Amino acid sequence: MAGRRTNLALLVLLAAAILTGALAYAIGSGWGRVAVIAHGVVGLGLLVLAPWKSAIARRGLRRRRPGSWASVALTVLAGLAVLFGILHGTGLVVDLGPVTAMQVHVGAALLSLPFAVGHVVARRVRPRRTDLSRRALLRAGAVVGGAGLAYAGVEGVVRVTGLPGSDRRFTGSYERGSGRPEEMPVTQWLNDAVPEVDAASWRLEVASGSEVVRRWSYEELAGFDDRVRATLDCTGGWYADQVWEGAWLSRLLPPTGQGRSIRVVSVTGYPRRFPIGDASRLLVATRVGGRPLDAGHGFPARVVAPGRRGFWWVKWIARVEASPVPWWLQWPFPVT
Ligand code: HEM
Ligand code: HEM
Ligand SMILES: Nc1nc2c(c(=O)[nH]1)N[C@H]1C(S)=C(S)[C@@H](COP(=O)(O)O)O[C@H]1N2
Ligand SMILES: [Mo]
Repeated sequence: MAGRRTNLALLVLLAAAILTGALAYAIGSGWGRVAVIAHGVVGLGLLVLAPWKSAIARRGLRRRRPGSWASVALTVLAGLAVLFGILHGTGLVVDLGPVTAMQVHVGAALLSLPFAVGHVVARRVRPRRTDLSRRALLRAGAVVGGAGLAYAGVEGVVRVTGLPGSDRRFTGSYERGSGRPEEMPVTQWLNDAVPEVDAASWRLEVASGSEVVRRWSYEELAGFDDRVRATLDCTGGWYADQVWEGAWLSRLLPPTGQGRSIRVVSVTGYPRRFPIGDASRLLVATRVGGRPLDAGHGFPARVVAPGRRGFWWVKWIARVEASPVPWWLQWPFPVT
């Protein structure tokens, strides 16, 4: 395959890997499976192109241009992303002490991005009309086919050998502590820390815009016994199925519910904004597995958002606010 087309194919695959990876993280329902499988195929597609790219890279490195260190950094980071993606997907390595293979995977992928952009900008490859010729499209099809075979091969080996990867959820996550909340990991997004909250003085503020319309005490909330079985699925690559108890959020809001979204904020300032229509499906939980939440899992109260990934499940909630702002006017993923 011509070097130029190999590079173009790499560009398309890289963009597709970021896009499908982000979708795999954003979708918590069964549809996420499509994104997760597409992501695996695209990610392994980079490996399929590796033999062709290594010829290009060797030629390029011989030219000793300034900035080739950045290309080496890109190679290392993209290589780590692929390696840790496979380690996670097969289950060969899932937990690495303080971090998970999944976190290393996404970290390496995101770090590789600025290098990839710099790489491409410095070596502009212009598409040509013949890139859409019958022959070129057949070759592109062969790359996708090869990637699909690679994916099927990896999945096949995982299933046949019974590697841990054969037990992962459709999001790619591994079961940790279902039905045993005390064994469930305590996870924060990037940099939040578990606070000590005094239940006696704590109140859950319910606001309509900036006006506080109600303050619920812990005693009052603990009196509700709405219940839901739901799966907490962390983007760090694990999930747990638990029975959560508390009050449906719609029961805590004023009946004249107005606005387009509900903004939930924790004692520590961690925010998430939900569509207003979700209020009857979001649980403000005070208990899990029949016992009060512990500090790590959100005491005094947390959000349980069935069908949404873990970063929506705000712990240590302090305030819920009906607001005129649409729910999608926020970062798709928390920023801190
Ligand atoms: C994961 C993706 C990629 C990796 C790991 C990678 C790695 C490398 C390396 C190590 C070199 C040789 C050193 C250098 O010339 O700086 C190189 C050269 C090059 N790369 Fe990439 N690259 C990737 C993607 C791309 C993409 C997406 C494009 C363009 C759209 C591209 C275009 C080129 C070009 C034009 C050269 C110069 C070849 C020469 O001078 O003969 N690369 N790449
Ligand atoms: C340079 C960019 C990326 C590359 C090359 C890449 C590549 C891969 C590969 C090769 C796998 C293993 C597939 C398998 O064996 O089943 C994988 C898995 C995964 N990646 Fe990525 N990835 C990238 C970026 C991302 C990003 C940005 C995210 C999330 C925001 C992400 C999320 C995932 C998830 C959730 C899995 C697990 C899928 C499963 O278990 O089947 N990836 N990735
Ligand atoms: N206040 C707050 N709530 C939070 C987070 C956080 O960083 N701060 N992390 C979220 C993420 S990413 C996950 S996966 C779950 C983890 O819940 P657990 O620690 O009870 O397992 O909490 C969510 N709620
Ligand atoms: Mo998470």
